[in-house]
Amino acid sequence: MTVTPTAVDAGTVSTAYRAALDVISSVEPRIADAIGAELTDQRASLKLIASENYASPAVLLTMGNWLSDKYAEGTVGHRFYAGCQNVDTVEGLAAEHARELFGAPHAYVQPHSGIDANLVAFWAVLAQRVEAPALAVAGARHVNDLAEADWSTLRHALGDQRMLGMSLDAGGHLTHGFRPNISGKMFDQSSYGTDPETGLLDYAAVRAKAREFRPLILMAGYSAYPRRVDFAAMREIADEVGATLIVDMAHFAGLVAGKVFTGDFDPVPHAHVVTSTTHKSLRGPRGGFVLCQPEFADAVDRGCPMVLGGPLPHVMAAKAVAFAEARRPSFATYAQAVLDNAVALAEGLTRRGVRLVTGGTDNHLVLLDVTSFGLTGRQAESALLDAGIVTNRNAVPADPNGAWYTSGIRLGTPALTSRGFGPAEFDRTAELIAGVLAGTSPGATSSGGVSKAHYTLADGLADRTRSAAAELLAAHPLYPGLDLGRDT
Ligand code: DSN
Repeated sequence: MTVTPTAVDAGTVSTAYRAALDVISSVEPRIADAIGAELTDQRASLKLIASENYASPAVLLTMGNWLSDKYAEGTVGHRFYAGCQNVDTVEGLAAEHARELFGAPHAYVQPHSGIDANLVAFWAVLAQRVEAPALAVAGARHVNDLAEADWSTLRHALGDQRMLGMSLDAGGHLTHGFRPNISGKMFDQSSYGTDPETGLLDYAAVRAKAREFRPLILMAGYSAYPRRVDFAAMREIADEVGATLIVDMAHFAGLVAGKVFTGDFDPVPHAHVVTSTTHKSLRGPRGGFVLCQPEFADAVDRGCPMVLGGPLPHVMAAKAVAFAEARRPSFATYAQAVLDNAVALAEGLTRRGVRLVTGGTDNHLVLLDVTSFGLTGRQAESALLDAGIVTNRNAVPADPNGAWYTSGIRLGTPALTSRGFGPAEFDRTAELIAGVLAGTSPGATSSGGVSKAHYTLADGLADRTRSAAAELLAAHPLYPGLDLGRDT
């Protein structure tokens, strides 16, 4: 399996990209060079960043055209600009594919990113649950119709709501109420963590916290928690305390689309609102979207211009193409392989003495605790990069090294699975990673103390690992047959 789910041959795709680069080069050759160099770099690295992937040529090519030139604030058939008939077609198709793919009553495909999707969701819940009742009590149809005193009361009420989300060091996301993020400033926030012994979500503890805190919004979803979440249980908790359940499925949307997460583990039937990005395990263009139950649809559709700038029609078009790809049976095979490969990677690391947070995985990511090697996440990340393995450092629960140096490394399988890696290749990858960690020693600070950033790799280890990685990558080329016809 490769990332090129297109009936068009690689020669035609090469011709398209060569022509595009020639046109770009005629204006700013350094940009054409950087685009070429990025392909070379991506082809040459063992990419294990859990939030990255490789989109298909069809998705990528859909973004480079004149749809980009159109303003289209509003929604399908209800625009603040004239001449939006083609954007209506694009947005309508993207939303239809999203609804069908996820079995959702409503889809909004305008958000430019995951943060934007979450802001749209937050606004929709505030609009539906705080603003609309206040308007009804005042007998007003619109905020402009409110008397000054009622408007002032409503503004304070909007700013006085509570959100409960998973803490950042337990694997939650910064947009789920983390104080430095706008979400932590919009809401009075509290968080739930994971069990200190097992690292697993403790639903009884979440329930107790929710009963005590009584949030308007209960957030579920994660960016560094290596396990499935029981969304039926989260909905029960939300209902018990009168909260609206928002699930941010940005990381695992591909596993939902590919029907790997079903029943209690599929957020769509259980959450009031689901937010996501399109570019992670879902393998689409860089962007976001929102799915919701009918009662939130009108408020979600007011995302632009309430929260978002003008939609990006070229990206919505690419989302439609990506959703269409994800509706094919081959995507379900891919999604299952993402999970199987993560399990193989986790088992390969465990067998070689690497400690994993929660002891394993049942999604697309694995979280390593590298403290047993005497390393910080930052040292491990840098040493792995020297050896041609691209990862990112990540905090582990109650991380003694904080959010900058960290004690963890987060790995994900979506990208290399798109290149055709299977369990054997991921086991070999585990061997390479364990070898680099075991062969890296912490360095010293200029005053002779133990550094959290400096490190030393054993002689020749980086080169040996790079060659071994190159062998794996050569057997599974990225965009096979795509030839830009230029040196990069
Ligand atoms: N930056 C993304 C990630 O790496 O998980 C989430 O926003």
